[in-house]
Amino acid sequence: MHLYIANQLYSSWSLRPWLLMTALDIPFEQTVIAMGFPDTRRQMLDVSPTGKMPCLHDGDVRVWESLAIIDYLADNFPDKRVWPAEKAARAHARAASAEMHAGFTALRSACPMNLGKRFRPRDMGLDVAADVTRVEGLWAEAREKFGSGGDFLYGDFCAADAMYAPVVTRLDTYQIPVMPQARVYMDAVLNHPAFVKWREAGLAEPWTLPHYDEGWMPAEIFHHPNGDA
Ligand SMILES: N[C@@H](CCC(=O)N[C@@H](CS)C(=O)NCC(=O)O)C(=O)O
Repeated sequence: MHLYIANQLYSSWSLRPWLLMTALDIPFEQTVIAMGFPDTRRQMLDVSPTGKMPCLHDGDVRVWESLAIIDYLADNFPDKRVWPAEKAARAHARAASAEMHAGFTALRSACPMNLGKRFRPRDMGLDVAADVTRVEGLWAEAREKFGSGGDFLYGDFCAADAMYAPVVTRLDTYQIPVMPQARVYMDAVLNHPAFVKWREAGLAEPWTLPHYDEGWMPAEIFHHPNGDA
């Protein structure tokens, strides 16, 4: 299988399937197509019908849209526990992941994923606050009902954790205050070896996209997920 992704520093949608495949030891090759160049659109359209990343190629099969890629992996690797094994947990994880794929637009647009910077805290308004409250409630419910077997939303790392990983990074790098139990979960994701690997690759990239630095003054360069800023 070959996974086409955009910049590892910035592409939250690319992070999701990449993180899942890496965390679950699903083998794949990857190509990064950098955003922001004159021929980016053409390069992306060559490999993905939407001209957006990620896109998974498996022989003649092409799967675009991060959530569809995750379901394709679940179909093809039933022993890998892409989704939780237990039916109620699986339904909850799928609903949470669909909610992520379709929603949280205020948080997503106010805080573009940028793994290379930490931003000074600021009031981001009621819509972002409502998204954060919903995320905290959802995570708490998943952890309480289904998460006792491990550090992640449904115990072991699964697709829902991959879907929410870019929310974790946003809450962290934008220094948005969260409840203590949410912070514990965030640290589990930020310290997962697969995420550490992704972030290191992103930090080594030569490309800078000014749009992702916009919003307000970056506080400082990001050195460690748990570092002070
Ligand atoms: N709904 C899509 C979103 C894909 C998407 O918007 N990808 C962005 C990167 S995060 C992209 O490829 N943008 C193209 C560009 O900026 O040139 C998914 O879930 O995969």
